[in-house]
Amino acid sequence: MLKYLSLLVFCLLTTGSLLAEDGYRLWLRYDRIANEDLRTAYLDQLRTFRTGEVDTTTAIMQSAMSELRRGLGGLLGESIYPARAAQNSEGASLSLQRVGSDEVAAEGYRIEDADDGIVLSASDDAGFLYGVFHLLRLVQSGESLDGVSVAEAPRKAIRILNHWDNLDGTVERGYAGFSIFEWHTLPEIIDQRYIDYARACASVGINGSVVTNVNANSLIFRPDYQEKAAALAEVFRAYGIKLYLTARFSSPMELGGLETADPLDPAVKSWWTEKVNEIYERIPDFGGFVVKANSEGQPGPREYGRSHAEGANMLAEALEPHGGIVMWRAFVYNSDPEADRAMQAYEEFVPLDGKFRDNVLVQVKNGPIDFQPREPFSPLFGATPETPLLLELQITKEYLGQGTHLVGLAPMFTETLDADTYQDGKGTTVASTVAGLAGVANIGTDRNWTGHPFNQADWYAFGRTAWQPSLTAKEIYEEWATLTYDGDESATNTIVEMLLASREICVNYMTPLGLTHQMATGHHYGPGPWVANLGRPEWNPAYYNRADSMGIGFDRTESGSNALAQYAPEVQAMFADPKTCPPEYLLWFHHLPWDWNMQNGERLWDELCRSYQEGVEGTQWLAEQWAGLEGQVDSDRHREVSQYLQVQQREAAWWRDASIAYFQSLSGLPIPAGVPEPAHNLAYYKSLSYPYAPGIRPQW
Ligand code: GCV
Repeated sequence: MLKYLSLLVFCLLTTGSLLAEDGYRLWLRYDRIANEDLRTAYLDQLRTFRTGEVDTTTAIMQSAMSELRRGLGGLLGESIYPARAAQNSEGASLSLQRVGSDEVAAEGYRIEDADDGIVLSASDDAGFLYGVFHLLRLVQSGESLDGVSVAEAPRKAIRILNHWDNLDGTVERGYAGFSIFEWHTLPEIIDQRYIDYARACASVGINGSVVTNVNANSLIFRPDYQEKAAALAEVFRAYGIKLYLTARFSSPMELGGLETADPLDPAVKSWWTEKVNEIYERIPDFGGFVVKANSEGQPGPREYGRSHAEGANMLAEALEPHGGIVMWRAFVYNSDPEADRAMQAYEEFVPLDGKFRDNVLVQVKNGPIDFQPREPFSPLFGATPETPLLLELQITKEYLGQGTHLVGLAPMFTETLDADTYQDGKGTTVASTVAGLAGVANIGTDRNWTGHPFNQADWYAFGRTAWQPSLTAKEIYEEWATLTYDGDESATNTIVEMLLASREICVNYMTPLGLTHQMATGHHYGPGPWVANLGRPEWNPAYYNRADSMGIGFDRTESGSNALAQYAPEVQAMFADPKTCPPEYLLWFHHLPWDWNMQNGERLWDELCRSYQEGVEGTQWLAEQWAGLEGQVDSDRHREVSQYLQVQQREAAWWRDASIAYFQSLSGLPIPAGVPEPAHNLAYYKSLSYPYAPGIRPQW
């Protein structure tokens, strides 16, 4: 008997610890509320549930009802079943109310503590779904519902994830395993992950998903793949999410056997029209295409002497009768050694303003180069009044420590969104100039979806920011940390502080004072500021740092490339003078002598070295903060994050030492007090390789 009892105890313990916290549930953890008073208070308010006249049989409403049952059932520890009229209509209850779109905008909702209980109102199904997630968020965070009065509507209509997932299951710049979209088992097998993915996206307001890589494969348009995509679209539809695909511009040739992909060729046009019609037969609410054209080897209209507008319009015309859109990426640059890469997207797209069809949006990365730890906002924002733009943000972490470094991206998102372009006078923030946000997803088959447990915060932050760009990074992280960890207020604050500080820490140990693109070749992991031998000039870190024995930095003022002239005069005034340029953008806009006197009185060289050191010390601070949370957050995730923080500390020191060793070989100046000498010589750092990054074939 004793033997069986101990076996039972063992099983319970091990099952308990296995299920303890593997991160799969993300922030949607609906554990029973531990505080009994609070739980009882919620129960009193939510015990009965009236759907009233609202039709709950539609796919989205079914999702909303099932989330409500799951969420409240878990949090309150009692099953709550919606009924048209509550069993006991006496007393307080939760009820649904459909209102007109003049009262609550599309996808929006209201949650109010009314006379007869908590009322959730919306004018469409998506609004109810989002409202349910908001209500659950309140209960999960322990917020009182007494007197609650919430009125929400998304500020941006397009809130979309871009997956760089390949049809072979790999993910470009993905650091959390393989693609969650299993093309070999679709359409028959509907993995629970698809549903949980859609739940998570909907919970933060994401309403679109591009399931294929922008480095596109035309096979996705073959009927068998379309069937598979249609199965995904059906799952997504029930969560208010539209499916989109990437369109390889040369598909009419590769798949259709045509001799050209010229967008003005009638045969090409009709191939796309038929293809689009075929897609809509299978996916009636198909969202449209994302296109990377004439960029990094991808085919495009320029091969036929046609403009990006002519290319985009041809696809847009085919999509227009069905309500589909084209998101045409502005991420283009050529390999002219004389050109400044930072200027090229603007040069290419501003002259096309007004030439795009109404259902085309131009998708612009946050900065003019490519998802660096810090870049100024792209000058395209606000510069195309006739052309709606989408802001493309990176959620995955190419150039940012990939899967291993703790770097919270919300401060970067908000830094871009809040930046004032002055294009239409003061207050023309980037946020105000864009029609929507696209985020390059960081999701994969890892059990916890994102690899590093803290990377979940970036997925969360993207959705919340896209819904409401005026949310601060602090507000978003407070929500996330409260929902994702069970710590008390001080533990939550520590997690929030870590996330808020981490991006600047990373900037300091990788690319301080406005340096950019200093990462090693190809995989972009680890430092390579000396690299100058790549086929294309603008792929070389040395092209960006322009360091020599005299100084460092990229002159983008009048005396250099004059990229600064692409910004509004007020922005130019902010950056033009190195004496007043904010230090975080100094070497982005200026080439300066090593002994340049910084605004704080420090010599540039010394400040550079100290910034690297500050970054390294920052990673030590992160590790100390986290160590202090032992016992306050679950042991599984505590251990995992601790391991990652060790890697980050080691690699931050690698970044500092390699960068200082290289720049010192040019400046010839001594390393200032407080900054250690590099642990090895420059030759050592140059000899290091990093053959482990996902997507990189290991070499002997
Ligand atoms: C999908 C960078 C990345 C590429 C990526 C490209 C893009 O250059 O290194 O992997 O390709 O951006 O955004 O298209």
